[in-house]
Amino acid sequence: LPRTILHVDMDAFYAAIEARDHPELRGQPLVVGSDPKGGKGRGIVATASYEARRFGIHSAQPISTAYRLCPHALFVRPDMKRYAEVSASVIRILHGFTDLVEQVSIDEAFLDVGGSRRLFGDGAAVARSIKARIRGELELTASVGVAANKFVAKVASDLEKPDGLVIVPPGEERAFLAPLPIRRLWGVGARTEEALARAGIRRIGQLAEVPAADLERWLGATGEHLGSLARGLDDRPVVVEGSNRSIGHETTFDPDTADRGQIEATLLALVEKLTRRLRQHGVAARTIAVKFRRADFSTCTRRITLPEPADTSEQVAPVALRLFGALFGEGTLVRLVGVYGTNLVPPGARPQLELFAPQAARPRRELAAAVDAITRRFGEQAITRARLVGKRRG
Ligand code: TTP
Ligand code: MG
Repeated sequence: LPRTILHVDMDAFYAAIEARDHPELRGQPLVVGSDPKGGKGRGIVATASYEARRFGIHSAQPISTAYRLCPHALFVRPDMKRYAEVSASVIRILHGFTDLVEQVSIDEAFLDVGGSRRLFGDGAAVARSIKARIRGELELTASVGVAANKFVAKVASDLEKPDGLVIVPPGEERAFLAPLPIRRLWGVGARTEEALARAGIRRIGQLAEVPAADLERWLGATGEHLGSLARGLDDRPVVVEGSNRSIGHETTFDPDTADRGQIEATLLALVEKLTRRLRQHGVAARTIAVKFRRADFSTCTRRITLPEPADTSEQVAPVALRLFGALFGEGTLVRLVGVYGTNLVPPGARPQLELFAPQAARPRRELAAAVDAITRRFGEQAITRARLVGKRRG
């Protein structure tokens, strides 16, 4: 039986909340970002209203660029506490339809509503009810994609933003995706896009025609994965995160290694992934743990609770390296390292920190936001910290 998956994504989330709460901002090009100073500050655009997007303004752009594109835009500083509250209200509404809600960022979630049919109707009916409740109770709009899997639902929710509702009936995934440009596929970065374009492949449907073996030859394991997505196949379930969450990443070395430089470089890459996920979820970790498994499978974990919750690699990297240093002895053959953030603090707890953060901490947060945006656009490989680059060269 096919699943019924919804992807719900709020429209221009921060900007829409500001416009709702401040009527004088409605219908205007509106830019929400840190350090706006009327457009002259050095911050980064968090998001922009659809009116502002017409001028080419978008997330992760420098505020100064946004100002150049549209000097009469209105610029406001983000109110994270407010957005976190609204986010919680959205998630509460979603929980009214099913327990199977997987929040993937501050303004988006997947739902599996297969079991809600008798109470709430089919996927399309649930999607309409959700949109109506979000509009009625929160005075905001959401775009929803309905499909048999997560990937297709996510593409669908984005297709007719804002206030969109796109339903892909089971069995029509492949035909739905076929005319769309390759970059809509998860994990297609600029380089892959270029390589495929050289082979004359510009639409998802063209990629779906390429035999899996050829794709694997061209692009390795990624190729096979992209081929499945292009054919509209994705069997990942909706995963509900418990309240006592931890977020973490680990890498197994193959073969085992005793090279401290290699292990530390790997650890830093894991820290990068971890902190990006923390920021995507709008949470910060009070506790950082490093896991370490030797070639003989003996495993140990060290953890430390920080004076301030952390969500940037600048904060987490030195801690992770210190914890690792306490576990690693020269010559130890290592099989696996992992890094975890636990003791996660709800996003509402963060703005105070930001308010009182020393001036120097702000650019780092902006850097982190920019890195998030680039990675989302170009994939994991696009971002490599200076330290990692140094390691490779040295
Ligand atoms: P998105 O859902 O990516 O963007 P959006 O809701 O503003 O607009 P859309 O209608 O296209 O969905 O992100 C949700 C919020 O996350 C956004 O309102 C602000 C924040 N955000 C950042 O702070 N930095 C970023 O680089 C991005 C992409 C989002
Ligand atoms: Mg959104």
